[in-house]
Amino acid sequence: MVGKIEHIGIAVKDLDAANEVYSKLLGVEPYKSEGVESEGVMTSFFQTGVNKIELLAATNSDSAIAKFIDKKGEGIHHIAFHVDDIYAEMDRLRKEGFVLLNEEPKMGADNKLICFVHPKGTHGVLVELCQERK
Ligand code: CMX
Repeated sequence: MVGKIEHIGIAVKDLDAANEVYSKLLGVEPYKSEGVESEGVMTSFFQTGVNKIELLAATNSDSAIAKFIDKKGEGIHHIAFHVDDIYAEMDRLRKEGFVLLNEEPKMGADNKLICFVHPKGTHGVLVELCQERK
């Protein structure tokens, strides 16, 4: 079973500028900034109560974030759901006919194992599964 929303990912052009805006908006500074080289992104994370927001900026033009912004502009990029057992959930979703964008879970930001589900099968929303790394 898929659990609570772990975070919402927002694609931005300029991470410093977006950090300033979101710090003002949420009334809190980012608690972490982290690059994920394999994804070509730099991220920052904000915690507001139980909610977590991830800002994502591209670090190269091949990055999924660069392509997304070129096509759609800045905005909500993905919704990530917490899962206890990412292997079991990937197996379940495959059997349900969803297209997984990763064969195996991969390392994501903020100490998570992650897997993406193609937005074409989820009514236009890129979904991420997220398991805390033990
Ligand atoms: N949400 C909704 N739709 C999206 C999307 C997103 N985030 N990204 C792309 N799409 C749509 C495009 O609009 C396009 O739709 P149309 O065919 O209707 O025009 C379609 O998906 C294909 O898009 P594309 O630009 O041709 O891009 P690709 O097919 O090369 O890649 C995707 C799309 C989702 C497979 C790719 O972005 C991907 O693998 N994403 C997962 C990895 C990722 O997003 N990494 C960055 C975040 C990492 C992190 O959180 O740490």
